[in-house]
Amino acid sequence: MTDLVIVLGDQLSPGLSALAAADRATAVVLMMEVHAEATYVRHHQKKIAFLFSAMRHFAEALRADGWTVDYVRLDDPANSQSFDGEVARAAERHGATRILTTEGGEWRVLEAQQGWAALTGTPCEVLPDDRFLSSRDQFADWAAPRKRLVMEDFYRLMRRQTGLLMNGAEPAGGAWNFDAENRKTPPKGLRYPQVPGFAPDAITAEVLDLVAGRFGNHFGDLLPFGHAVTREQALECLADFIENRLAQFGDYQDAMVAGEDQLFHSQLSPYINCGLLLPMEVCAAAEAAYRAGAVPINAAEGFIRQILGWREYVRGIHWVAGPDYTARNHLGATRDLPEFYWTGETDMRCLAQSVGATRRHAHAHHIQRLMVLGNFAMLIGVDPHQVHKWFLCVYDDAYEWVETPNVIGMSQFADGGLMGSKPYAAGGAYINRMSDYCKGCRYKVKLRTGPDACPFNSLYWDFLARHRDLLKGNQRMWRMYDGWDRFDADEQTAIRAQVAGFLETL
Ligand code: FAD
Ligand code: DLZ
Ligand code: SF4
Repeated sequence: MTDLVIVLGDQLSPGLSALAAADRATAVVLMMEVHAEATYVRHHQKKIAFLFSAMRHFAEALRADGWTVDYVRLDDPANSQSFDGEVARAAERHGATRILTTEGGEWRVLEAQQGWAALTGTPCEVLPDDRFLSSRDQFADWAAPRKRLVMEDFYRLMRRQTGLLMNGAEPAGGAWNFDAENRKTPPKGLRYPQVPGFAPDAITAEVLDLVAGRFGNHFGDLLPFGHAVTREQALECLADFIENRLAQFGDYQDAMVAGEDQLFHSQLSPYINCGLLLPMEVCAAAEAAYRAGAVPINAAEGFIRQILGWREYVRGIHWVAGPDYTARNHLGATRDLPEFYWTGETDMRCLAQSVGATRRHAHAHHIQRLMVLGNFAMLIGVDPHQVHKWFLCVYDDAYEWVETPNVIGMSQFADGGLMGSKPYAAGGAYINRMSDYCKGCRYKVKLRTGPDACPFNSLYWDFLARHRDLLKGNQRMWRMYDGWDRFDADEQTAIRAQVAGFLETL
């Protein structure tokens, strides 16, 4: 009897359910680098290098732990370059009598896994992914009777269920949510501690050569490369964040500063999402810092809410929304994504800065993704499927279970309000309030029309006017429509002409 245990690229956790169900003395673990996964969207070079190196290091760690690992490299001449092809080859090679696999993080992969028994003629068990703090069934039960799926409600349930930041039945600090204290403007001269970087070892160096050779024409900078690629390094990143950045995470969570790509964000999402770190240990570390008096409640709560609340919630949405979620297009948007999302070449400084960070690091922080990159795409009416593919491709933490709700739901309002009660649409004033981008921009953030006017301003009003029929019934939008209705007819005409002229330049 030989179990074939499949470990996918984002399943790099020693406690993975498929590993826990097998006997390391007799099982064979299959890990596979395949072209199909690197190119079904043309992932950022750094993302591919990070994942392949983390996979190779994880295979070594499993071997050191007594497992037999069959690791198929991308450049193995016999590699069929797809999950299906490699599972079929390995099942035969090892005479597998059972396949064990933990369910993939997205519909596409789960559907493939459900076909592996028929494909190989070998029984295949697809086990739940219990690294999440809420199960798919729990979320589905919570969602079923609800008209609107409010994150805050789910988050409180998760706080009670896990006991994180709870004093008995009461929330620590006397409130569930300290969001109002998370919008401070960073003073001039504030220091932003650097995130740890790791010099490539021999395994990573080999992967970097491979990626440069095979995927060198994909988006983004491969070098310099300093990602953590082992659990030990990822734990170092976690400890560094807790010690040096968490205390100020809360205050400046929504801020954007030119030339500063990380601020006080944790940068832990690529490590949590591929399994090097577990969400519970990350939350527990933040809570311990709060209990020890090292960080204030608005920091600990703000951070834990992102993981225990948002991360679990979007994962639940991915599964309840179904496999055709990425085809949704509530606002009927059809425009192509502008070329500068790839090149960063635009005079709009907020966009140039956000694309620049994305190119360099395969990472950008939340407000850049939501209020700059996502907001602009929605305002000009880019086809949400194209926006989805861009976000999936460019970020080191992007997998469909987390990317699609954030993009299709939260940022593009393409699901018509399953996730959010109104579109996250904003003009230049918001970006100016939350950042120092506008000061050095060629456009004037206070102007609505004319050659120097900030494009976000006219685009914002035009967006509202364009979608009046769909959005005017939304109570949370009434004040915005009041603002538009207060413009006289000439001003409204000028704004819409300004947008038409601007769109022609894209
Ligand atoms: P921090 O600000 O330090 O937050 C801590 C952790 O909370 C993150 O590491 C992450 O695990 C979690 N988190 C925070 N916000 C969210 C959220 N909205 N959804 C899920 N988890 C969250 N996150 C991804 O992990 N993958 C994606 O592909 C992704 N795509 C996004 C696309 C758009 C349009 C938007 C608006 C957000 C997206 N996010 C995505 C959420 C968020 O931007 C990133 O999780 C965050 O920027 C990661 O950086 P960080 O680790 O420094 O986060
Ligand atoms: C994202 C990615 C890439 C680029 N390459 C691989 C790979 O070669 N092998 C692998 O097992 N997984 C890879 N992944 C992650 C998968 O595309 C997929 O997103 C997850 O396995 C879904 O849970
Ligand atoms: Fe962006 Fe407008 Fe500010 Fe320029 S002025 S940085 S385009 S918001």
